[in-house]
Amino acid sequence: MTIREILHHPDERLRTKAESVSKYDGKLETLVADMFETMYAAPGIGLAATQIDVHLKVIVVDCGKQDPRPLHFINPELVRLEGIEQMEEGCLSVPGIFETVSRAESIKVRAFDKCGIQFEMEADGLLAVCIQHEIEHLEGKLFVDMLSNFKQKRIIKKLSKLNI
Ligand code: GNR
Ligand code: NI
Repeated sequence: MTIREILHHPDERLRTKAESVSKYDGKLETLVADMFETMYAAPGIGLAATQIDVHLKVIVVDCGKQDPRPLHFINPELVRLEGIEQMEEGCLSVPGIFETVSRAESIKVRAFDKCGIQFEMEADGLLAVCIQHEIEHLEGKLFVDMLSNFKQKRIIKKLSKLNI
């Protein structure tokens, strides 16, 4: 397994729209394993393939405390969104920045596992927020896109000073 490099905002590659996975092979299995290793090493509670410059619809999540289990989703789709919740979010691709974002409070996600078996899962709280955050990465979106222009400019300035 390999820890992969995480891209940082405003890297344009983070804006790539991911393609659907069509082959459930050993290469996919390695990608999922590398994503878990990269997420735990960071450390983070989620990671989208986009963040390691692989433009396939693959996300991993482990929200710790409340619900500590490694979850992976291939070709994830939100099939139900309910309620509104505000939570302070961070992102491994936008290091050191934490801002409050509004999202659905509870969700139902449909996806495949690495063997190609379809499943559905309901989630709320931090897990629901994290899954929505990861799916947006696959669409080339970042949580900072929802903030005001002023805040977005300030964030890019701050990141450029980090020099990582
Ligand atoms: O580690 C992460 N923490 C987090 C906190 C609140 C809402 C979403 C997240 S996801 C983030 C890891 C990451 O950047 N995933 O894309
Ligand atoms: Ni993120």
